[in-house]
Amino acid sequence: MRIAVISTYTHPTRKALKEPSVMQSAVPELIAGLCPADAEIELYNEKESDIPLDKHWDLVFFSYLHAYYEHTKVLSTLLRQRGIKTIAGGRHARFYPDDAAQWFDAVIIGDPESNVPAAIADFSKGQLAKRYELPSGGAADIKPYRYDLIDFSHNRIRLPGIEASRGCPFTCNFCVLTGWEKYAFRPVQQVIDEIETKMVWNKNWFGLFDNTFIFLDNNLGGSPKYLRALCEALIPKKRIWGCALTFNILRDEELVKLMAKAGCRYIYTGLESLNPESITSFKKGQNKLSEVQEVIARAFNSGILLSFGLLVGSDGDTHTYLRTLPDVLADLKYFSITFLGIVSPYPETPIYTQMQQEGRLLPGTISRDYDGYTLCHRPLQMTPQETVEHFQWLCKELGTFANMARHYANTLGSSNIAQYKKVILASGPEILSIRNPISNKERTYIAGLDPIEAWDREQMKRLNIAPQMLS
Ligand code: B12
Ligand code: SF4
Repeated sequence: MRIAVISTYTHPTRKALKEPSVMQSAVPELIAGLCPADAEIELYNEKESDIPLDKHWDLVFFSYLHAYYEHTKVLSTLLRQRGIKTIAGGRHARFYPDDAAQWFDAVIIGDPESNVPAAIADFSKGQLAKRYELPSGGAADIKPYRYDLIDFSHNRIRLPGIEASRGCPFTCNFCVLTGWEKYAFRPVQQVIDEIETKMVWNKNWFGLFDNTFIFLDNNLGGSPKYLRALCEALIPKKRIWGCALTFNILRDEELVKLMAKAGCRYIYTGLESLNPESITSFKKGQNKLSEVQEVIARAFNSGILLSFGLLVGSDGDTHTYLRTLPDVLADLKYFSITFLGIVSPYPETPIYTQMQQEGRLLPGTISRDYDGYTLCHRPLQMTPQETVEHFQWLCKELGTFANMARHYANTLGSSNIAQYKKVILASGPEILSIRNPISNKERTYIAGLDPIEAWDREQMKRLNIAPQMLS
């Protein structure tokens, strides 16, 4: 049986661009790990390379985020015209199974661990069902990924990733996990065994990164007790790793130091805003703005690069806040913002329901607009145009060589722990990358106003595929 697993991608500029980066979707190697041992499996990640649509497979699994849905419908339709069976899964498919059923032979709604083997078994008997919804055994059911199938030549900077947990105990109102994914973690020993015996390292950099991986968890710090046990087990392994977590951990001096000792050199935290009203409107009370200064110092002094993500477009945002944000960051001597986006009211989130009830979703919004860089709703205190102008100005103002130099100057000397300086030096280009999504001058970045990619537009017209309207 020839199986392809495809993680699709469309660039936020809506140009036909690739953007290889350190973090990639792990779904292809996850699903490959659930396929029969004798299957011929190929993994594709469209963020790194194009999909060879003329190849023949018997079965194709698709993974996509909301913004890639239109494009994935096109790919699936083209393959189905050649007799190839396609299966959709992931958060968008889970929320819109009936819509997806029009474009794929089968839709998986539950976790892959129980449903992928069931779908493959049915397919081999010629009895693929339309829908798979078997219950999941939880995070402990996660099987080792097929790291051996990752092709690091397509993306020289990619790092292997692993999940230690799924879900998150917090309930931020804009997050796709809220109300959907129960927080649960894997036994520590299972995680350690997978890292030590299955993980395949990126050998592109003459040994520089062949000890380095990332935790893909939405929040590795959901349980401080679990994180502590994981760190204790990692210390003797002498690996270098990064993760995402939030203030409940960052405020704990002893735990941050333990993480550093266990090899953590990078933490991503969705700070989201430095404006208290915006934090309140996001229901992200775990981020205490009064602690930001000490949290930054604690991480860097412990030898960990702390990267904050910020969002524009919340109800708390004002002209003054957005205009003075670069000065506030400069006062904090903090320059390593590596993610700057526009808050996206994903349809399964509480914020979407609120926007819908208040009639604030912008007209003509389609799933393509839900890319995290396009305004899909009307903020309370600004017009859509003003919001986007602020966002674009901030991308240009913060993603500069000067900020990269300030970041190096302020953080390189903070710690002498092994590998810290290497990680700081490698992080500089990420600061510049926050300009990438806005580099199309022809886009308004307002939902309902910008045409989708030329190739997808042509194919959708030819194949009679309508976009999914979300407002
Ligand atoms: C790597 C990553 C990326 C990569 C790759 C994206 C991708 N295709 O996943 C890149 C850099 C492109 C990216 C970009 C963005 N991302 Co991102 N990203 C992640 C991250 C850190 C890891 C994804 C991953 O590989 N996880 C491990 C795999 C195994 O799990 P998974 O992808 O969650 O899939 C699970 C299920 O959905 C399901 N599943 C998924 N696909 C399929 C397919 C089949 C057939 C089946 C059976 C099951 C299945 O199985 C998995 C296990 O349960 C997640 C956080 C996270 N932990 O998931 C965020 C996450 C996916 N990103 C998110 C966001 C908001 C963004 C951005 C807007 C900006 C940002 N904040 O980073 C942009 C733009 C996205 C867009 N255009 O819509 C959100 C959700 C977005 C969404 N549309 O649902 C997440 C969940 C983080 C969060 N909590 O906010 N991201
Ligand atoms: S802390 Fe992060 S992962 Fe958890 S609910 Fe909030 S945004 Fe989602």
